[in-house]
Amino acid sequence: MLTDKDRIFTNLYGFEDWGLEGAKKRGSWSQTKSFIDKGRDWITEEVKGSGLRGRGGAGFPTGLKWSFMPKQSDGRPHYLVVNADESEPGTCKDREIMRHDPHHLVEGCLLAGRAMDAHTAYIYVRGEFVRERERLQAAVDQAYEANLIGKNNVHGWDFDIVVHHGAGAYICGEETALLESLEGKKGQPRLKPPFPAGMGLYGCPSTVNNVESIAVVPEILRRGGSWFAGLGRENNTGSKLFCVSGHVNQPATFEEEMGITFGELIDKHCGGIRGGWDNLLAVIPGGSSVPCVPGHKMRDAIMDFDGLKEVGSSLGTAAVIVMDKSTDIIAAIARLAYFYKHESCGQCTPCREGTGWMYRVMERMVRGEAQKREIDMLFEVTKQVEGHTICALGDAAAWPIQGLIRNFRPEIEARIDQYTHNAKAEGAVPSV
Ligand code: L3W
Ligand code: SF4
Repeated sequence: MLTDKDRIFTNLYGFEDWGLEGAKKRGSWSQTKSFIDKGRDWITEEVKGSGLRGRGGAGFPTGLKWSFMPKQSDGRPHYLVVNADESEPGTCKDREIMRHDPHHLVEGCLLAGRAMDAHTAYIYVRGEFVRERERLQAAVDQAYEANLIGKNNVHGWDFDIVVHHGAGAYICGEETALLESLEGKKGQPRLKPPFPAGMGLYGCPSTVNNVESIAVVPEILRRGGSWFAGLGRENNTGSKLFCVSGHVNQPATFEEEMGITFGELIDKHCGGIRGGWDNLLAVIPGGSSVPCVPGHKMRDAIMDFDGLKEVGSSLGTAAVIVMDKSTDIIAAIARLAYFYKHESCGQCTPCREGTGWMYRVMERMVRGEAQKREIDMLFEVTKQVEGHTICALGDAAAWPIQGLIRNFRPEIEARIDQYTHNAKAEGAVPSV
């Protein structure tokens, strides 16, 4: 479990001054110039040594991603792009950084920019986050006024930060749709490869990182990559922001060490499950895109990338959605199916048609109107969508339904039986 001395986000709840003075008192913007002076390779190696894996959902090693940026200049500028389009249902961690500790992110941009030979960062903020965008802009303005960033700044690395306001589309959180949107086009994902490091924003080498991934970099450099690597366990290092919502006694966003068990996480930070542990039905442990896990498998599950694989799910964004036995799990997953149908950008057929098809079947399953053979048919359709689309939204639409069928098939069948029984009692002939 994380001790206070190892915590990075010490103003997560906004009890202290969010501004430059407060941030400096908490340690931000100290030794920054010495890190810049040590140069690109040193920063990248330190981040690689920390074991930091991307905090936006995919868990790709951050230092490795930075090392894909070209070493030799071919005349094109390099860009850092920060993904603050936090839209994954259940996820509410990056907004707390922007609200209450924005200088972690501003300083992180400068250091990450140096590591990639970038002189400009774009921060793409979710459209609905109006106050967060204003707060972040105020922190960026403070950094300019104090000459911490900008031209001829005290750190000796010219650096501009542009805060860009999105317009409220979930798909713009997909890194290449985000780049399209930043360029002023419709936010639709691009085919990869080429990856952004070769051909990103305006056709230039770019790296897209999540807010939390960039915001932890200054403390990793100040305390050393080995300090971060010492937290958690191999391949799953560091501390992490978790956002717990749903049927716990105290829903909360907090920082915790990777590798903690779900039971410890909930008892320590959330006051336990509503109605006690026996009342736990299911958990979606990593944001709405990952499969749900039945409650009895969760208590001892290890909350990191590898640990959650063992129970058939993923860490994703560490947005933990807890459902007790009062939940209609079929309706809950159907609601997610509606979300993905609504947010599909529509450019590839399996996703455009599949998300609508899956939602319509799910809707009937909620009422029990479907036929039992449709359960396997629905599963088969999710397999046709998964892995056959341009971006991960297709997978994200398929996985929650697969999790439901794998883990809660008897509940779906019982709903269908109940509907058939009621229909017969009323003299209606159920569809065959
Ligand atoms: C160069 C290669 N770069 C991979 C880069 C790639 C990207 C990163 C991860 O989706 C997931 C999604 C959501 N050369 C590379 C390379 N890269 N191979 O590494 O790439 P990828 O494709 O594994 O993932 P992604 O497209 O970034 C993210 C899931 O996260 N999710 C979270 C969604 C979160 C939000 C939010 O609100 N923050 O939307 C939850 O599960 O479904 O599977 O940068 O370019 N050979
Ligand atoms: Fe668009 Fe869906 Fe295809 Fe992604 S998978 S590009 S959201 S249609």
